[in-house]
Amino acid sequence: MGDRLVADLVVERLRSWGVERIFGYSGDGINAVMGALRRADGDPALVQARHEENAALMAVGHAKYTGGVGVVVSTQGPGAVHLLNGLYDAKLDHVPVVALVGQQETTVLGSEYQQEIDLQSLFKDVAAQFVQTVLAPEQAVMVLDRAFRTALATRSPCVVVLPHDVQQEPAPEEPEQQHGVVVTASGLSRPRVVPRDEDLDAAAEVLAAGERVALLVGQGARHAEEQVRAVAERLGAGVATSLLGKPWWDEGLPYSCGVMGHLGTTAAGKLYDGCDTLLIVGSNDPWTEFYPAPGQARAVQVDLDGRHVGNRYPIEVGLTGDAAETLEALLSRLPERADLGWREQVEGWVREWHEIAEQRSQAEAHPLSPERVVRALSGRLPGDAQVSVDVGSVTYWYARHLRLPPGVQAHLSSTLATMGSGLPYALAAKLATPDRPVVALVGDGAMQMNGIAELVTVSSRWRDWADPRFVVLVLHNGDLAEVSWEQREMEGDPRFATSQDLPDFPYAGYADLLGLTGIRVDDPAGVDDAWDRALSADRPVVIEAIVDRDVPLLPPFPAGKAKLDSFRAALAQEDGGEHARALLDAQAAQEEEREDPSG
Ligand SMILES: Cc1ncc(C[n+]2csc(CCOP(=O)(O)OP(=O)(O)O)c2C)c(N)n1
Ligand SMILES: [Mg+2]
Repeated sequence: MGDRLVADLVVERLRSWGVERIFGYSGDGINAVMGALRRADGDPALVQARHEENAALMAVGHAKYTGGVGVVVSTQGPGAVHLLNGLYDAKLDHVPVVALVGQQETTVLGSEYQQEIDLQSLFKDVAAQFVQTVLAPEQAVMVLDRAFRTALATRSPCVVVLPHDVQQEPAPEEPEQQHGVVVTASGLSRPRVVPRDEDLDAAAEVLAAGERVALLVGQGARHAEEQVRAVAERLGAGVATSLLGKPWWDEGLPYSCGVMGHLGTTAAGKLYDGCDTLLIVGSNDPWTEFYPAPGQARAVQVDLDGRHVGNRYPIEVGLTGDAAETLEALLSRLPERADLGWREQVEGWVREWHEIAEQRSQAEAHPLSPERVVRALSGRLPGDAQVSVDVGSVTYWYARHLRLPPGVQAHLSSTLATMGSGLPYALAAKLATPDRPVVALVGDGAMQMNGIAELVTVSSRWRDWADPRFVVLVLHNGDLAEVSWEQREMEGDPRFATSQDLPDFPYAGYADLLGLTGIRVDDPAGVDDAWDRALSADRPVVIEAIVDRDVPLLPPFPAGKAKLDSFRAALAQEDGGEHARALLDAQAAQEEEREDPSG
């Protein structure tokens, strides 16, 4: 095969890394790689997105749903710039992604050439673990191997820049051993990471001495649910999760307090407010003001990545190790708890929270409460579904109301919280397992940002899917509601209509236009039926739910109580603020009547 190019070598190497699918968008800077993908005849497959940002977000989604590496390909210049948000999403949520990015010919670099951007500088921060430009054909395989290995080993995005002329060079012969030649291999063997015995002993001592133990469970517990449960039960503890940890923990347990933080539950708020000991498992959750106060709780943290240990809370014992193995080792050192008084108190808070959540979903809203719409999906999600969630108020309703059946994964852009991730993630989930139904929960602002465009991708692909069910819930409130509530809460400002109003758009009608099914619902009585129809449809469905933007995003008590004045002062300045004020007062009353008199 004398006419193989460096580009073919790159594509072959993707195959040896087990890559079946890459996401991307074309451009002359990457055309030799596109040619090699054409010659590869679908192995790996190329998935064309509507925008490089969406392609990068698909790669992140792929990594999250499959546990493998997501791969994205783009051209130089503008294509490269478009990748950034997706790559930062990978960086901040710690998932492995490799980006193959075109570049102008090496012969013109430095001349302010057409579409010339200094890509090493552009990607320096996002791909801090590894960004390398391939300057010689002999370098290509080594750089690709290092990008994959580094992405996997550090759970981060890595970038390979491929100048156009280098892509087109003939593939080099197998190199001879000599100075200046490095021959590398694909593949990564993962280590077993377990803490030292003396650290486990010290951690067990702290945990056994605690009388009111709370757990914070993150995505690092992905393969450790059984062990987390065993430890929690041994300690008579209450459990809350980070947003990223939610899908890896059974929220149906009586001591499951739900998600912690600003968008979390009151049960989680009370758990951390009342505990004297904290065990963090695989979480680097940034909502530190919702942790126990520093000094309030003695704390132990388990994390595979030593850089995260002690990073959010002044812990006493840090355990660097795999969550499942570390908890297993801890368990054998922990005594059974005799007094379950704390556990019973926690279970009481959990019951109260479930009552509050149910009441809220029934609130009198105009015309629909978004909480009701999302809550109605609980119990309807098929056991083999996959869920994606966008950024906006829907993230709150997902965190507070959606009960995921065991094994159902849900993913979102948690730490970067970039709007427009819902549709790209959902597409990545669907393409990874086309025989499973997918549900995407998205706000209207996020739809207008990226979702509308990627529905076009859905419309071009769904006929190939073994299970064509792909349900997109759009919460149509005409508002960037999450931020409207933040304007009130954080600034004490009234909602600024010019920055917050969204232009109208017919989401259901648009779905119909694309040959999908659109269901518009604006009556509480139609909500259940809309879900049932969508989840049994013979094609993708957009449910356009007309929801009330005035439903408040009240942070959970006890912290949320301190925000009431700011909300009320802001609403008092708004024309027509009475409805939102009434809803806020009702929510506050639900919390206040359940406040702990001793607290
Ligand atoms: C790319 C990006 N731009 C801006 C923001 C700030 N932001 C967070 S939520 C939000 C509003 C989302 O609006 P929408 O999708 O309509 O959802 P809603 O909150 O109205 O339900 C905005 C603007 C962001 N997170 N990401
Ligand atoms: Mg909105």
